[in-house]
Amino acid sequence: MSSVSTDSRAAVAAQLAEARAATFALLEPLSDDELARQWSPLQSPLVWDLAHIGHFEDAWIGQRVGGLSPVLEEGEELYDAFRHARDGRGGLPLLDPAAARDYLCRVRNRSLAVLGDESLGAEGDPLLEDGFVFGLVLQHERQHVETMLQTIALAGLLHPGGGPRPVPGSGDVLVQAGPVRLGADDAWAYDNERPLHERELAAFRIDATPVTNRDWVSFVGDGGYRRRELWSDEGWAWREADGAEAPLGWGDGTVRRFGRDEPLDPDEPVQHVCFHEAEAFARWSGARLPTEEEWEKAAKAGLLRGIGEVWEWTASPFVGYPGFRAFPYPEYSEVFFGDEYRVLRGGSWATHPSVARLSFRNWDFPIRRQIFAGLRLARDADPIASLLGPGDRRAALEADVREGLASSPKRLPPKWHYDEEGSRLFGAITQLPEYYLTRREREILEAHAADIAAASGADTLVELGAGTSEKTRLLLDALRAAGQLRRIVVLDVDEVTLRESVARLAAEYPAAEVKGVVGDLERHLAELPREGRRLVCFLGSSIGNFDVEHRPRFLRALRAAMAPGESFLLGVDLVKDPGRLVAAYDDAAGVTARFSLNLLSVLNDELGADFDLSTFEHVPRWDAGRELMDIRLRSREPQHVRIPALDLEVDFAEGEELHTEISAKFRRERIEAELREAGFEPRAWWTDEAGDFGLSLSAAV
Ligand code: AVJ
Repeated sequence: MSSVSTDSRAAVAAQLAEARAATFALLEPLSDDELARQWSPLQSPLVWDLAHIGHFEDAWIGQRVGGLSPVLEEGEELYDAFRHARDGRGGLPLLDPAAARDYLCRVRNRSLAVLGDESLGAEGDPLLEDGFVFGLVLQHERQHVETMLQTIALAGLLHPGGGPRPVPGSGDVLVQAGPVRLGADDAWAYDNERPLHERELAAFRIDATPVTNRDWVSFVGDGGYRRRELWSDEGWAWREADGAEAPLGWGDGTVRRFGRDEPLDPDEPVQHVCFHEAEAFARWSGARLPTEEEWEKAAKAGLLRGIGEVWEWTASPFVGYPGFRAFPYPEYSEVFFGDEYRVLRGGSWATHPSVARLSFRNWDFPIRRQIFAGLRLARDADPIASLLGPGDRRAALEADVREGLASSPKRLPPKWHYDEEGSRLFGAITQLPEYYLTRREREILEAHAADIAAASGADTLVELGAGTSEKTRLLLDALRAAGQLRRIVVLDVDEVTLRESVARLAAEYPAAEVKGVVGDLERHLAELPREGRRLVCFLGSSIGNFDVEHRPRFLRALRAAMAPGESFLLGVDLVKDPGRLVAAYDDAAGVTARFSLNLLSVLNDELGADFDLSTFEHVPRWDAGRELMDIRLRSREPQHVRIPALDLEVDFAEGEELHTEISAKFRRERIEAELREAGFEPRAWWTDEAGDFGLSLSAAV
């Protein structure tokens, strides 16, 4: 042990003695019978843990380092953790409590001799570097003290025990995007904490304090344990099998603690919840569990209060860090790597400080509740992801205007109608007596939203275009009523509209995760979030705005962005009496005309153009050959328009028409053929009573 000084030898000896005193003190109040019983299939008999502590110490110090033979012949067979599952340990011929204590003392005497042997470790055994093996044995014993406390609590044995201290307070903190140094290189850190490495994390929010009993009471009161939509499939299966209605040990306003029912302290962190419960609670709160990386970053930055009261479930499966090397043996961590376990962080009131370091990674099955575990909530810093850079919109507008006004006939794409005023005017259009589309589509959704929810089997609704959220609500309600709704994704070009829409949806559907994507329907479909089983909705006959070449391109791009089996709900306005069609785009109140002319205001506002709106008129025509409404702005007089931002001047002849929008009208056969062509399989078709509007549900195949 060349690398360990005499001083540190004395310090290690003192720590070993202290740990042992804690172990014996823990078990002291219990009778031999209580120590020997197998109280639960989840936990070993206490007397097994006790002797196992000795066995582990003997195996690593006496045998491995000291080169001695085992103190107990059958030690390996009885007390190696991998020989027998916990539920089978009660049936083994275990040492009785007195013999176990004696075993521990004999092992300890040999360990102290090894510790004092100056000749050991000269050849640079990594186990001995900085006394690692003693750190291993010490932490192991401290961890078993906590395991034994779990057993004592689960058994309901009378015991001084303890519990988490209250951590009142609320609120969350913003952790900015950027790097975090994860893990540790302390001499006694475990292999799973190594190597110390850096990771980039996106910005996130995390609660300053753990979830309390008060919070959990609201969750229970709000039917948290009965609402299927809050639970993952695996979580719900656990809940159904277990029948859980509250955390382990909860009574009516009480909590059972070491054999006594105590009043529930609302400010205490909740404990004895499993990962599945933690996850359902987070979803109910409109939040999520932090990843272990997020937890560690916030903890190391000193932003978290109440660390060390309860273990905190994280969203992370237990896997090795990049560059992981098993040390001193794969059985410590590596054999547990995989997605069967979830990582817990922080340590509980029962965890010794030598174990509760900020890099320490505990792990357990997601169904475990006997551990002293609770949770803390995290959220995405911003539910809005922007795929359009700050300059992108402007660049696209400039390109479209330059190209459109240079072509003959002059044209502008309809998407530029929708600035704030344009969106407001379109909202007004949907209320007009002549504009039947919105009402008819709503009529269909009112009748069939439940069918759509069932047929799609979706847990995620993706809405293309935030403007239609109002009708989407019918679908969201149906998904929620069916217990399916987990996620809502809204895509829109306009960030302001999108933020409002996302905020409203998040408030109305607190159990769902709501995300917004600022993006362009023609460019960004492939970048839509892919989680869940999605129902993509494109309502309002917005598809009518695409011209004949763009429509198939859009449908194919959408199909490519979807997984087989996901659903696509498309609303289309149907071919009908031209008189009614023209009226819908040429209303008596002149709202549609103002909507059309607003396109010129957009150019005036954003590009400094000098269009005089009074010199243009709104001209909607029914094109019977192409079956579409063809909407134009006609210049009443010859004129010259300047667009300074583009350094562009444009002439309009008297009567010259600027093409601003088409609104295609559909027939069932044609749109279904187009869907098939793009790789969708039409599954259902509904119309309103009058047959004005159609809704097509298809599956990506
Ligand atoms: C939003 C494209 C569905 O075509 O009916 C309404 C736009 N333009 N009145 C439509 C619109 C003029 C609307 N869409």
